[in-house]
This record gives sequence, structure tokens and C-alpha cells, in this order.
Amino acid sequence: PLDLGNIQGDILAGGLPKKTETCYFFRINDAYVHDFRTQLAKLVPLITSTAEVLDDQRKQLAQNKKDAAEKKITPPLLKICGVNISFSTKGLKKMGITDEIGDAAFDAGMLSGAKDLGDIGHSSPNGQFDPDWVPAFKQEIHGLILITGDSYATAAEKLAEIEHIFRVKTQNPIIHEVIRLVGDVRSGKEKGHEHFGFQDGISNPAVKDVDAKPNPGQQVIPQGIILCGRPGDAPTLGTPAVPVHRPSWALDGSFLSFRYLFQLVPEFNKFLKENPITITGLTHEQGSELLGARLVGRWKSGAPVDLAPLHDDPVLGQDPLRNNDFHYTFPDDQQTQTRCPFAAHLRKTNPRGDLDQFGPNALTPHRIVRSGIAFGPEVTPAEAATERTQLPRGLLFIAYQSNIEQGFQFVQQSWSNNTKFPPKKPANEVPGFDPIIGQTNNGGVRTLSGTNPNSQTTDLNLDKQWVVPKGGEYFFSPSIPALKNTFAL
Ligand code: N7H
Repeated sequence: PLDLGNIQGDILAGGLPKKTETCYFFRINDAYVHDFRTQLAKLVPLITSTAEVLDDQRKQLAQNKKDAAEKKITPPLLKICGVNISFSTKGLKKMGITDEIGDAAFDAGMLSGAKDLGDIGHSSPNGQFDPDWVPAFKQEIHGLILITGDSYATAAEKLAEIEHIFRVKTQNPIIHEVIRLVGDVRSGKEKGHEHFGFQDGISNPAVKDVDAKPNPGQQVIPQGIILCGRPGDAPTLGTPAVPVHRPSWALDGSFLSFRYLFQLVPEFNKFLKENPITITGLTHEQGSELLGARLVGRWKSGAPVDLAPLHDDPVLGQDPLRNNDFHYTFPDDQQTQTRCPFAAHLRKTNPRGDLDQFGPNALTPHRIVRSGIAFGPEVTPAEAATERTQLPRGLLFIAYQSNIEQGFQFVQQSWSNNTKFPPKKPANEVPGFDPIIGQTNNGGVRTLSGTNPNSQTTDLNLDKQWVVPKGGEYFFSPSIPALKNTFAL
């Protein structure tokens, strides 16, 4: 049976608690590979497990209940710090771990798949595709250390401890920092909202026997969709599907897809302002808000448009018993876009009832657990006034799955970028691009239909991509026993 003490804490049960998160991408120094593996044994005790994450959640809940009964507020018990580690295919090789892990996308690395993901770029003189990424993600990266905390001070202290283990600030460092990215939960009323202003972190699948009480509408998936070696660990694509073979150390590990995604917030807001949905009874501003909600599939409050089609309903948005309980199966939404455009970000990335025709498990292999965090400052008054981005901000996107081809890669390539998806639609109607993350290599024209519920065949021309990928990599986040017994020496 599954032991949650074996699993790294960012993968399941809501992930590492985070107000701030440092993503520390490193390369192992060629001269000290052996030292890396011996020092890894010293890092293992710092790794936070899912059992610890759950334990902290339980303590916090008990504290909240006690506070409510005693009508007082005590400071959050948020665990001071969380640490996880994962490795790229190059990192595994560097350590001398060469067993075939059973994931072609992981083996190839994200850079070589950037063209197929639709990232913007150009052909270099040698004919190869060169995405417009920051240089660090074109270098060799061996691993990623995640450090989460309740403040910069605690995260910095933990990072210093880790750097000390790997002699980073000495003459003979065991690892080199390739790039360090820091994400922050936004503050005040934007807490938990990503930079376009929408509540995030509402919908993740529940994992069988881990998430004890799934919310209504929350899909329960087999453990093996997220954890390697567990029931449901997906076979590779193809007919007939080939069963996946994994080395024994892969058990209870998960693949981590990392994306460094910039968001052009003032430009997105400008577009909404200039293209309000015109419906009798709505002001210009309400029409713009409605457009935003229909591009995403939820209002900024989190209320799904499938349940609240014309007006936001913040109480619904905050109610976990209702805000995920929708299936795009209302009679007026099944074959139409009355409540939600087919291409809305949510409908593209988790089409729920739209795939019912393919059986009850059609969606299952393509579910992922998202655990990202926003990065960058708030929009400045100058940016708002000029409607132009001047400072980098966006999302440090992290998704876990047991099969990258069927998980992150499938959602991005076969759903969000695929203008014909989802298939359940009237003949001749083309849903178009996911307006949030759908993309083409040339950054060219993207359209989607159905933004105006009263004119569903009309295409809306999206003037530019507001989410711009600037890098990323695939990693494997091993179980804690694998770290201890196979990776560390
Ligand atoms: Fe998305 N956004 O603000 O518009 N996403 N996403 N995402 N996303 C979701 O329901 C956003 C990205 C998924 O179960 C919400 O928890 C932004 C990538 C999936 O119904 C919001 C970026 C991929 C879901 C956003 C971004 C996905 C989801 C609603 C990039 C995968 C769950 C909150 C900067 C390839 C769908 C919630 C469901 C939800 C936004 C990226 C996938 C607000 C801004 C790259 C599966």
C-alpha cells in the first residue's frame, strides 16, 4: 500500500504550503559527481513528504476550529519550510543512473519538444528550431530544488543550508546554479489569484485513497495517473498501447513539467476593454468582464461560467462544494457555446462531459496535478496607463503526472493548440485556440468562436499571445526511498 511518507510533498494533497517559492535549477559539477551523490544523503532529511504536508494541514484545521470556538485569531501554523528535489534526464545520466525510465518526452527534454509545444521561435541556420527562451533554459540543467516558505527569510535560510551541503560558495562547488526563479502568492484580495486576476488552484483531480473527501464535481483518478508504478500508471500512447516498464526505483515518483510562462497583463486587460461582449443590459465594463470570464471559463472570483453564465457569483466562486460541480452538460451547453465557449481555457484543459461519448475514462490519462505559483510584481501605474508590459511577471507553472506525453504535453498540444478540439460541437463549428495558453510557433493570428453567446459562430480575433513561454524542462521527482537508496551514495 501507498506510504505517504515516501512521496515528495509537492505532488499530492495540495502540495507544499507556499507563500513564496524558490525554484533553484542546478548543474552538477563534472568533477564532483560522486560528491554530489554522497552529499545527497544529507539533503534527504530536509525533504518534505506528503505525510508531513497532510499532518500540517490537519494541525492548521484543528487550530482554525479552536480559534473559531474561542473567537480568536492565532498566527498561521504554516510549516516554516518545504523542500523537494527532482532531476532532468541529463541529471540522471550525469549521476550514472541510466535505466530506461519509460517516458519518451522526459528522455527527449522540453527544449527538443518546444516546436511541437507551439512555443514561439525561429529556425536557426542549422535548420533546428530555436525557441525564444531565456538562455538559462537552453543550457544543461540537471535538477530542480523547490524551496517553499512563509517568508523570504525562512526560504533564504533553508537555501543557505542546501548550498552549504553542496559547497556552493566554496572554491570547489559540487553544483552550479543555472537560474533561480522566485514565485510569490499575490497579496491582499488578490491572494490565490494569478496575474490576470483569476482565482487559481480550485480544480485539481482527487487522487484515490489520498484525497479523502473529493469535492462535488472533482474527478477521482487512480494513483498511477500521477505516481509511477501505481495502479493506472498509463501505458504509452498508440494502438495497441504498450505497457510501460519502469525501473523499481521509479515507484512513487512523478514527472514534473516546468514552464516559465510570462503574462502580458496590461495588454490582456486592454484587449478585454476594447472587445466587450455586447448584450442588452450589460454595461461596457460588464461586457469586458464577461469576455474575460468566457476566455478563461471562470469569473475572477472562481465562479464557473457554466454555472454563472452572465454575471459573476463570488459566493459560488468561493464555495468548494459548488465551484467545481459542472460538466458542460446543461442542455443549452452540450452542443452549443451558450454558457461556455468550447475553447475557453478550462473547457480545453479539462473538457469534463464533452468527452462522455468516448466512455467514462476518456479524460483520466490526461489529468495532471497543478502546483504552480505566480511570479513578478504587481502591474505598476505606468504599465496600466500605457497598457504595455515593462516588468516580467507570470506563472511558474508546475504540473505532475506519471506520463508527460499523455499529461502536460497532451493538454498543451492536442487540446489547447488544436483548433478542432473539443470534438462535441455542431458540424462546421471550429472551437479555435485556447485563448490563454493555445499557441503557434510564429506567434501568429489566433481565433476562437463562441465568445458572444448570441453569435456563436462568430470568430473573435485575438490580437496577440498574452502568455509567452520563456523556458522549461521536464524533471523526475523520485520517492524519498529512491533518493535515499538509489540516488544517494
Ligand atoms: Fe490553467 N488563467 O488564469 O487563465 N488555469 N493557466 N493551465 N489550467 C486554470 O480551476 C492559467 C496552464 C489547466 O479542472 C484556472 O483551478 C494561466 C497550462 C487545467 O476545469 C485559471 C496560465 C496548463 C486547469 C487558469 C495557465 C493549464 C486550469 C482556473 C499561464 C496545461 C483545471 C483555476 C500563465 C497545459 C481545469 C482552477 C479544470 C485552470 C489560468 C497555464 C491547465 C484561472 C494564466 C500551461 C488542467
